[in-house]
Amino acid sequence: MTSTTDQGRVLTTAPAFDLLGYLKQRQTQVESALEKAIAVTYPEKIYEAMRYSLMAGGKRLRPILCLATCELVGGTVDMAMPAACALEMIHTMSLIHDDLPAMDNDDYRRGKLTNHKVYGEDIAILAGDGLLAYAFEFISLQTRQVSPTQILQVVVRLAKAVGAAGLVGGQVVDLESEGNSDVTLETLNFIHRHKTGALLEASVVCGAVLANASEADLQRLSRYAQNIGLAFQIIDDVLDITATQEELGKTAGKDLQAQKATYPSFWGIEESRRQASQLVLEAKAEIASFGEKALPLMAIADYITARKH
Ligand code: GRG
Repeated sequence: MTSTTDQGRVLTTAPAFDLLGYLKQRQTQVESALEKAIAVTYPEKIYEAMRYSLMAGGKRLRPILCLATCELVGGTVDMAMPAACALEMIHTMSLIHDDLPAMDNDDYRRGKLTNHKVYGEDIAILAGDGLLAYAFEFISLQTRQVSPTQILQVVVRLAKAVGAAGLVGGQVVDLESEGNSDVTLETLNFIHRHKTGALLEASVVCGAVLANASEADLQRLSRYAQNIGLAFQIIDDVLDITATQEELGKTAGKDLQAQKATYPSFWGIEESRRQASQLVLEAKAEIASFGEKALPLMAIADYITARKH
């Protein structure tokens, strides 16, 4: 926050914010809502497979961002919780499909065996499909105290973030780029703006849409999200090199092994960290005008570059 001294100097003094406490409390709220969201019924196997990956932990960053922006623009946690859960369902389905042998072929995720390793490829594909469809049903049926127009807007934004204009498109270019040593920085940015950035942006913007934010606020939040989305992926690439499997909860060093183009392969580790920090600074500048209310989003932006997994 800023204040002016009697000599006219502007001081920037960020009030203390207990980010770890905030994240813990929000994670607990989200876990509890997710726990209640999907009941196991006949045919049990598919519901168990959906729950296996959904309840396997994870930082719950997307739901937390959604809740935080909804509160920032005057809404409540209750208004945004169904959308927050849906975001985590969609994110989890993308992880299940990403781990399949036809995609990244991974054995571990969130510190546990991947879905297809436990349930088989057929059920893992269907568990992803089940989570994706249920996410949209869940938002549409469970959102309260929000007008149908806002709910519809959220559904449209989420569908766009997930489809060929978002995650799916990013994944396609990622698959096409594998083993290609001529991938440009522009292509790498395209992949990650779609594969990672689109859902993070939808998480931030949908929270605000639910609280009926102004167009100007949506634009500001959208730019904040685009910046943290890219910073998040740059750090993800760095962690793939510097962190252990225990820290990551998934196989480390996969990018090098697959000879993938990554931000460190363009810039090296130090420059990648610097670029991520710069994006975080720009993200924070976008929301500075919200004042103290933006402290959670400011702290989350810092956490993106400081995180260890
Ligand atoms: C969405 C229809 C549809 C299909 C999926 C497979 C695929 C298309 C897209 C891949 C999307 C993907 C896996 C992107 C990577 C995003 C990313 C950086 C994931 C890691 O997120 P964290 O660190 O994970 O937030 P946790 O486990 O903490 O939630």
